[in-house]
Amino acid sequence: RTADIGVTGLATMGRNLARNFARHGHVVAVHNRTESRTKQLVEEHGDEGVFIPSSSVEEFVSSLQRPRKAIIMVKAGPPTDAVIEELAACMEPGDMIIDGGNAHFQDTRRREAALRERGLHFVGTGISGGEEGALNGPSIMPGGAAEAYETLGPLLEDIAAKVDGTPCCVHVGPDGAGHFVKMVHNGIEYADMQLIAESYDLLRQALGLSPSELADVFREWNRGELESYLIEITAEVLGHTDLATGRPFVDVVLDQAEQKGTGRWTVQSALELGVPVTGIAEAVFARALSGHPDQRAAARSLTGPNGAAPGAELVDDVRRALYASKIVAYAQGFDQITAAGEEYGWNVDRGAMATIWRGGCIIRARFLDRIRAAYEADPALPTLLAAPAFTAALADAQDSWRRVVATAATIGVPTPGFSSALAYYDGLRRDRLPAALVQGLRDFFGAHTYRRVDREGAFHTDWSGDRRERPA
Ligand code: NBP
Repeated sequence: RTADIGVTGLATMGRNLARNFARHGHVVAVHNRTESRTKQLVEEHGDEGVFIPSSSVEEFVSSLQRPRKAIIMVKAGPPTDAVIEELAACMEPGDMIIDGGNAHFQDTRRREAALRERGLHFVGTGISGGEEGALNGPSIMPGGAAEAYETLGPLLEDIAAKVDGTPCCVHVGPDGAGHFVKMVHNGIEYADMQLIAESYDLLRQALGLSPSELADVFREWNRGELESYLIEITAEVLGHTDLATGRPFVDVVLDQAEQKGTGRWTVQSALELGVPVTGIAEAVFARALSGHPDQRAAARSLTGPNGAAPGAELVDDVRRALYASKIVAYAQGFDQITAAGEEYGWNVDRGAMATIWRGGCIIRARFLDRIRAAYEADPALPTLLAAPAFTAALADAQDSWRRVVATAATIGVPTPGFSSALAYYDGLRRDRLPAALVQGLRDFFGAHTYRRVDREGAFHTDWSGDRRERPA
């Protein structure tokens, strides 16, 4: 008997993914560099379906039905390259290597091109949802050739999360498109978490609400337009009491946020593409700021404000500011996908991305249905903010949003997410921007030229001479 699909790399993710395939009735070949993991999987979960264990890569590849489909779930970076090479050496034209790890999309582009030369398909696939998702249904973002998706897609769709019967898996686009979209998904997750953290902090500092009272606030919010996995677990974490001390759990956790790097990757890519993903960038920087205890200790002597604390109406204001800022953060992330699609020739269906993020992944939320609907109504939408439903929501929220940012500044609570989102909103909707002055300054000191509102072409003013304008 040959396997429908194979998984090599049986740590947390690979093992759960293999079990997910087996539970769906697919015969799964399994392999791991250290064989004990393979044995353990079959011993502990062999009764969940049909596994074909292998102790060598050659054996693993030869146990796969053609065209062979082997998923790699090993540590991203050099280990992934090593495993690709081992697999490719035993494969034949038309076979597929699927990388389900968190690879950088540029690595995926490089690997795809190299394997294509050898007649093999390389499908860089973003898989979101962590350990639990891998087992019970992740959100899956496969890139690579459309031809590979024809045979691979049905298998992936089978094990993906389902929302209203629709699988959270779709072919994203060629080469690195899948890993790119997964990266932006993670970036958006950073922004979303930062906004939630700011909401918590501001309400706690301004109103003196306890973590358990705040858990109730988030639980309430989860019944409205903010309904999402992240808001739900925020209520869980805030409501949790540390078993050792009896104190609120959030108060015993060291306040230095860590990161594995996908947020940073998103911002680096956005800088290269020239897309202002301020929400994601502020989230990455806020984590970085939290991680500098020496500077934070030295800065305790800096003077704070004497602003008056606001009243309980702040709770509703923060809810609206959170929703508005979230719309901005998602709009920016989708802009980055648009820009990358143009740069790398991917043509990503943005509505389909919103659709597959509705389940299985960390940012799953009711909200994504609204994004899907917005792109369905207008696939060429230049910014999500211009979708009628979001324009209206932002108009509704904006008074609250401005009060929140003003209040935070007045009482000295940092809200970089809320503030930068509002600045973005105000920047984007402006008729004239001070970019005109920036252009004037650039022309003055560097003869960088400028364009005019009333005539085509580039111009330079002779600032140090007669101050006459000449075409550049
Ligand atoms: P890890 O990222 O911890 O990697 C461990 C696996 O890599 C083991 O199977 C290990 O084999 C194998 N491996 C290494 Br390390 N170097 C190898 C090499 N040179 N040759 C062959 N195998 C090698 O596993 P994970 O946490 O299950 O994650 C797998 C991938 O999925 C990663 O890329 C991760 O970023 C991504 N991901 C993880 C999550 C999550 O929530 N954990 C979510 C989404 C995506 P060994 O047993 O012989 O040491």
